[in-house]
Amino acid sequence: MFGKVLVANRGEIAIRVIRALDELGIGSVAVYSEADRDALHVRRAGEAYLLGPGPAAQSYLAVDRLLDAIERSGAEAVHPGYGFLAENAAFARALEDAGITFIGPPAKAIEAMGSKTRARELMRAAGVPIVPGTTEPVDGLEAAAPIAEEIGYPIAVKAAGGGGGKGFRVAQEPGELEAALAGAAREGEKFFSDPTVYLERYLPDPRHVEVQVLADAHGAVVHLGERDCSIQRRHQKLIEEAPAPLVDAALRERIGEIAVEAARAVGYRGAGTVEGLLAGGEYFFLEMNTRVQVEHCVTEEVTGIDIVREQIRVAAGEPLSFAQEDVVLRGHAIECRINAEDAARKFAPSPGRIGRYREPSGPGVRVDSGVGAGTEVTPLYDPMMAKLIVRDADRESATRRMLRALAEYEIEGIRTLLPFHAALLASEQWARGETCRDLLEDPAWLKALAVPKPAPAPGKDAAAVQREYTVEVSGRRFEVTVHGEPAAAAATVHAPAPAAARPRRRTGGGTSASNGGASGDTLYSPLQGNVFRVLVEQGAAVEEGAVVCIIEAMKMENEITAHKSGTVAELPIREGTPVASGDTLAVIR
Ligand code: MV4
Repeated sequence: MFGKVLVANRGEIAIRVIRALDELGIGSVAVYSEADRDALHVRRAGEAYLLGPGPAAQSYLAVDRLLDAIERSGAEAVHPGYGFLAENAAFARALEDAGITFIGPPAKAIEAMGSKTRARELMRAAGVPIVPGTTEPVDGLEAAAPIAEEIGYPIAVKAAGGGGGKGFRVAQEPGELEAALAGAAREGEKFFSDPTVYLERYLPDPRHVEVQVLADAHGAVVHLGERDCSIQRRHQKLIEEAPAPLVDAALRERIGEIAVEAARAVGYRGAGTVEGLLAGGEYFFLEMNTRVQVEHCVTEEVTGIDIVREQIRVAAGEPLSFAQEDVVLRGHAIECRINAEDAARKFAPSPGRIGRYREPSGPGVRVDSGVGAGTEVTPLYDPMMAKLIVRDADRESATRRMLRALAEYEIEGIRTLLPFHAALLASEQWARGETCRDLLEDPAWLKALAVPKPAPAPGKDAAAVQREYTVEVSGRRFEVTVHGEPAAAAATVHAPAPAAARPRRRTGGGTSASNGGASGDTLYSPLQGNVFRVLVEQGAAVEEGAVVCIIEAMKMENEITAHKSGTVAELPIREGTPVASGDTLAVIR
């Protein structure tokens, strides 16, 4: 088994992988961009290396910088998560050349599935059912028109380099074919530097049903049943569930075998997903995702199998820890993607700083999150902050459990999809097991999800906001709204994220009243007063627990101690000057 693994990703999936590494007794290495200096995945790992500036091209996608971090850390393997470099065959090869294990399939399998036309041809040859259409690229309207007639309208035009719906156009009738071809080619060129397109019969209102597979280096290929991911908007999945509402045991076995066949056809190893469409009781191969997916958790919940752990074990050459006949589905799981988006405004991104943050818990609830109180959700990366997953005996009870968990979830400071999920899961359409396209396209229904502007996270213009408090008057509880200057509550607002989120490095003691609140590198003032003494210098090294400054308030001297060891990067305080509660005292890196 590996001694140390580098996680080439950020957010919830980086933390998910680090958890698996912890359980396997493997050291974890995080990488981060300048925008992610305070991110949870960085604090959660055993060690961490800065890659570069915020934009992914200069950090999470910069192969040379990643190779540098791998060398410096001595990691023997790399887990790519999803997105970024997860399906980049050149990256897998570069690692191979450097003698580093890529925790994923062989580069050849990534390449084979990366070209959708090649994948379709391979699958057809292996006897896997594909959506009727071409397995060769089509070039131009002249060539495409007669083929389209043969397949029959409506026609789906798809980019060969595409996947996940990028470069996907529909021609309802011959008059629309030219524009569909041009649109799909343009998008293919833009996203994949490949304008090649192919044609499929357009299936009306299909279900997106995908099968999880796992393969080891000893010839075992198994499937873990299916997931239904039909609730999508602009090809972004929003809600996923397992098992699929329309799949019975017989169909499950059939599509499971199709998926295993598809994986075998490309010499697959590791975790992968065979995506397909279910229409009129028939199942068609769509594409294979050669990575762990966002929605792998619903399968973990109904099978009890840790997919990421198996992925790591298999990459280290170990056999799968179970056989096909050991895979038993129990109950029903649902996942809601908690995005920083505003459903009422066409799902516009809603970046900003998270204020209050409280995750749901209790029976059957799992939260895979990459954020906490004080996290800055940047527009640089994917808006998905967390995933809320629930499990219960059946779909109906799992739905009720999800509604309960959504109601418990508190995220202040930014808009999120929480109200969207609550409304959708309460709808009749969801209860009937429909794909909910009508709701997702209904401006009036979406508009009704509008929530009042969230209170900005405290720190900057806290005085301008309204705040809600719970008070007791003669033993009776009241919820009250206070307008204007908040009392000295900022210290609790800046309290560190739950200690459980980062077992390795302790932040901001909390053991004595003399400690400041802290979030990441920043030490905040827990109280209003005057700076009486400053005991450190900018640029100097400090130990965790060392006195940074003394603040005099109400004739008392309060020693403020460093929440972590490091170098004093910023020290915006001077002796004899006042500070407010929540002001930055120091930044320690
Ligand atoms: C299709 C289709 C109909 N016919 N292909 C491909 C990527 C995925 N995000 C959705 N894709 C579709 N491919 C053919 N030949 C319809 C969709 C589709 C869809 C499928 C299932 C559930 C929801 C969907 C929403 C939009 C498009």
